Amino acid sequence: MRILIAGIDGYLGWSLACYLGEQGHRLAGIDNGLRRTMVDEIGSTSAVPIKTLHERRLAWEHRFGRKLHTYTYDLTTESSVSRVIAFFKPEAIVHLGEIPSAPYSMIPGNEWPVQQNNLGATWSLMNAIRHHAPDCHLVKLGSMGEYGTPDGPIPEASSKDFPRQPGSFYHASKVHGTVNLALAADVWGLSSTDIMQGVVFGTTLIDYIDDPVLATRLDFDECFGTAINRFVCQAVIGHPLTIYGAGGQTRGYLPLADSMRCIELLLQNPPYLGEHRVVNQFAEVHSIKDLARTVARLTGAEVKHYENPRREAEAHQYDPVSGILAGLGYTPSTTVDDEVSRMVEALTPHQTCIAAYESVLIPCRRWDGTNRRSEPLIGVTS
Ligand code: USQ
Repeated sequence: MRILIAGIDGYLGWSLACYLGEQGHRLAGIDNGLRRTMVDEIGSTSAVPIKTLHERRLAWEHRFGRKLHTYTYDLTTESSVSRVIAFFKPEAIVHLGEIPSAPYSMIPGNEWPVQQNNLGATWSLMNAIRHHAPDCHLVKLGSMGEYGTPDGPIPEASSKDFPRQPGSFYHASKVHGTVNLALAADVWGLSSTDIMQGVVFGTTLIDYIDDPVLATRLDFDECFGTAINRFVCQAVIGHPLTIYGAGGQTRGYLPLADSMRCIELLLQNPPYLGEHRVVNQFAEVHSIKDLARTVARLTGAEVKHYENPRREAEAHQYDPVSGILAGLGYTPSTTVDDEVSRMVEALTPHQTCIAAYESVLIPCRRWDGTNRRSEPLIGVTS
């Protein structure tokens, strides 16, 4: 299949390029390096060293023996995106090219630029498909966080059929994307799969891709690092695991390799023309407290509760339904326990790098707009 990856240089984008490369697909990618710029801007780095997109492309072509077209374009520039789509003529586009961070979107001044970037990128892709590749399947990464934490089951449903309750301007941008995809399906006949993905974790992609030039990034700072990835980076340098607040916050989690497998299944089984298909994508549901206990049990790390910088429920029901991927044959390939053990092994060689950026492990960016390090909560234990 001819597949365009929007956001090919990110944690998921580069993983997907390698995964689909291994499956024999013809690929192209667009990325303006924004993820690298933003992580630099907040004073952090990837725990796993990564190469430039140019070096990655050369290594990819060497390994898979065919061309990888990459374009350093801003996805919000519709004329550039249209040119790529008109030239490459993708059968499917996987859109991973949005700013992925709730905390980053709540930093004063970032609220609108995050929405502008995320809405603009999706808009360019939708409109370019409409004019240059109307049969192309758009697979867009949404977020389980679009639903918020409602009482009762969370179905695989569009915004028309189930309310959205985003808890950050980032999550709100994903909701707006969902609304636009649903409308484009109705009025333009656009075919899309809107993935409500949980929190992805892990370093393992495909065991036999061991070339360090092909490694994907792994962030551990408060904005771009996500729960399990941060905990393992903390554990390998002997830093306490940072539970925000009471720790009852519950989410769906998905190993990196399974995220790739799920996207592959969705590509192989497209929706009908004009369908906006909403898919809940996660493997296991856990509270943050339980995850910290798991990482602590496997590594001997200390667990600490800190003031929660976010405004979010710390004890709530969470009952997401996931039937579409199971129906397509997805079963989790690993468990949190096994993947955490593999991550400890993969990240231990990068202890020095993580320790050099230790200051980014305690959160400072607060939902109320202030910038102050969270203090440990005295007397709260897991
Ligand atoms: N948390 C901690 N300690 C930490 C980091 C996070 O207690 O050191 C808590 C947070 O307060 C939150 C939960 O863990 O309750 C998850 O936080 P996260 O930073 O791992 O994930 P989140 O901000 O929800 O966003 C991430 C990705 C986003 C994706 C989303 C899926 O950054 O791109 O859309 O996961 S979901 O969480 O289902 O909305």
